[in-house]
Amino acid sequence: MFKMLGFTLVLVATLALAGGLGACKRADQGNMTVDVAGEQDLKRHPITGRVVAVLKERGALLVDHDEIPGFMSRMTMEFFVNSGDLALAKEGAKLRAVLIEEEGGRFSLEKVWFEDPAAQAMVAAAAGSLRQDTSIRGRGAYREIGENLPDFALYNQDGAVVSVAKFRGKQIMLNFIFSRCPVATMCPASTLKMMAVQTSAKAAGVTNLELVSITLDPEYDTPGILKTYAVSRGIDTINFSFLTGPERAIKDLLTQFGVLTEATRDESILKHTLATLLINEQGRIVWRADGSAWLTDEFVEKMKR
Ligand SMILES: [Cu+2]
Repeated sequence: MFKMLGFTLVLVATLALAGGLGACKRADQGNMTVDVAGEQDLKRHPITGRVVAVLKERGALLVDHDEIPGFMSRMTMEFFVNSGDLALAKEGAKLRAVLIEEEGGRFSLEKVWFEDPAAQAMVAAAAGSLRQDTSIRGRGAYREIGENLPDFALYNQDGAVVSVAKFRGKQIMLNFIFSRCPVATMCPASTLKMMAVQTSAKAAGVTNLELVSITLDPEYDTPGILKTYAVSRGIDTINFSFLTGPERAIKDLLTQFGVLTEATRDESILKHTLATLLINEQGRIVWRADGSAWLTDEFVEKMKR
């Protein structure tokens, strides 16, 4: 387990604040920029409500929202959302989110979670078992090559619950990323390499591969954000899932997979290490690459066997 100590924490904060952030803004994310200075100008309120209509062409949801104490009484109004949330929204769905009052009186929602009690119960139960498992394992929580991957259940980019059982009989290539990662050589590069593996594994005749990227930043990376992330990169999600879920569950997975994270002072940027794992059909960890220097073939060769 002390292998972890050899990792290098990449200090991204300075870099990011020096102007790297601009690179990760995209047109369709106008209302969820990671520009720290700008965020302070916005007014934010937690909000709950129900989707009355999905206004695709306006990029907005019509929401019957509950009272926001000290700010707004209950009413039905329009909110701008990002393209992923728009794609996942269904008429009648309950949601919780953060309302943002932007300058110019434009209202938008971020951190949107569409509520589904049955799904939430499943994810919460899995998070509870994972918590217990992590604390029982204690200092031995880190899973070495040769050990099985832990059980978990998280939400994918479509808001559906994905549990480890779904991958039984599949080879899994797994890593951790976050959508706002401002360092080109870290998460954005990892995602490109995962995409390259997806392509070359297919070309090599590997038919039972599932690629899985779990967010390091579940507070921000909702299913809708991950949907936006996948779609904007043209990722084929047929066997490539982006997962998010309860913060506690993610933390336990990071512990078990030996990935270190640290939030910077403004809490919006994470410093983190990188780990990419290959898990076989029996759920056993068979290969692991730390850092970003691994090669596509290194993994594909192991998948072919
Ligand atoms: Cu990153």
